[in-house]
Amino acid sequence: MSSRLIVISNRVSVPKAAGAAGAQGGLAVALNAALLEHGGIWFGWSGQETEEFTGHLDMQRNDGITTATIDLEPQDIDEYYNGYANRTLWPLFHYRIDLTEYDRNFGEGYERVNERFADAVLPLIEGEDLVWVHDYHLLPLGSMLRQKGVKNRMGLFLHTPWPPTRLLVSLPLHERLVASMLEFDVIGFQTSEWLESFLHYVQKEMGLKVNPDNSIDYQGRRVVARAFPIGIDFDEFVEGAAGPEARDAHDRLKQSVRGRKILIGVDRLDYSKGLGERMEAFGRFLADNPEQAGSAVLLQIAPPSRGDVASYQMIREDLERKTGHLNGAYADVAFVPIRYVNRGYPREQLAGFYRAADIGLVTPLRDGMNLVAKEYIAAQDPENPGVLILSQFAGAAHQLKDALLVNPHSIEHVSEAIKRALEMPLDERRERHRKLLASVRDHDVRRWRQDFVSALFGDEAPPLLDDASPEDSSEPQDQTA
Ligand code: ADQ
Repeated sequence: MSSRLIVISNRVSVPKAAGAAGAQGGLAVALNAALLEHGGIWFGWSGQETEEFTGHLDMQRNDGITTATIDLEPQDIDEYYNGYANRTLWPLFHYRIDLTEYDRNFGEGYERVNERFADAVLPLIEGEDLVWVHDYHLLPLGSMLRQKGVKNRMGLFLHTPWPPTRLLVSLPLHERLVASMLEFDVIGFQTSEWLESFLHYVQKEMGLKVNPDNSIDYQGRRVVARAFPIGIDFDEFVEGAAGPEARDAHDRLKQSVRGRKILIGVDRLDYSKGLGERMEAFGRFLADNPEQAGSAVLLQIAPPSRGDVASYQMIREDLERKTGHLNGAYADVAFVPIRYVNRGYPREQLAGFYRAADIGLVTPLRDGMNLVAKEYIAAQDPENPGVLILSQFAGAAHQLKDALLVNPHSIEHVSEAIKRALEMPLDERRERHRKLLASVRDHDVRRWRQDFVSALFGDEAPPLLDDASPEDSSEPQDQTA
């Protein structure tokens, strides 16, 4: 395998920033490892604004990784990043057409910035390089590179869900967007559910034939579409969870609750994460179980994200109101039921918080995968593990079937799951955790990137890692009954 990798994503995580809190997520670690193994370049937006776009490439080499970044001008950031990516595609891909904004300027800005990405990265791509593009920001990039003469093998991995055809057709120019994606050789999704939605679209809306191996023949080329469920850097996370920083965070949190049970939520402040519904479910639990109301604390860690977008400002206000309301109703002089924290923490401290928590509450309304669920499992003490309550609408539910799977829209259902988790006998907790841990360990981020890169090389398909949709299996009530 002598080909280099050209990784392209909206933002680039430069290794030298790794020491900063939360700066080096599992994805950055995985992609850096892939680049170290194959050699190559990670290209994307620097995150910086420039008055006028120049296309100047800032090349840096740190810890053996070469990064190349460009700055964008304010109109690009408004229309491409805050606009089409985060006000059109993100809500649509998370089934929120009520929040989806269709503005022609956003679409034009999106195409313009993708074109700018293509022009800037073009001179970096050499003969045998493999090109790996990430996420919804850059769906048309493969097609633009093809138009500029790139013949290399190119792959796209989508970190979000792929919406049902009935929702996607509400997007103006949807055919053009999907047709542009078919210029990639490999298109990867988190789960078989999103893959099936995509294949449904290309069959029903584009009249294309899907082969039994899920490949699509398009304009004389074969496009491979497949599920590659992303995982965490298991070894690194487990090691961090056993270290002194994690132990210290664990002990501080435990001491502060004085013997009460701890429920933890860790999410970017995003409407897709179901935070408002989660607060309401916890409120219902407190109301329905007055005898337990003083003995459980919800720690919700939610660093703000995308603060320039109005729907994110609204969710923030909504959560502050709900937290204030519940704390007002249930707090005592020496006790507050919800601790709501808007900041990031170093990964080792997060691991300590997870380990201290009796319940991991991961209840997104829709999520491509959700790595917090996997981190929570990896951080537990196998002898005395906590219980994962997981939304059936997270991609992670395809793999983590031994969690308590819930419908996050039903506050009664989530409230009952909280009660059940708090009362779950040790044997059952251990047994569930044992199976969950094996799944998180076996499908880690290394396996994800090796599978994707193999597919990019044109190797045979590995066995599918997840089963059919969890929504197709037993009713959620059966799972917490
Ligand atoms: P996200 O929507 O950001 O990712 P998620 O998969 O849960 O969601 O990853 C969040 C990461 O940020 C986790 O590693 C978590 O530990 C970290 N994080 C969250 N809050 C933090 C805090 N306060 N301090 C420090 N770290 C914090 C998108 C998709 C997901 C998909 C991932 C990867 O939306 O569905 O799983 O990409 O593909």
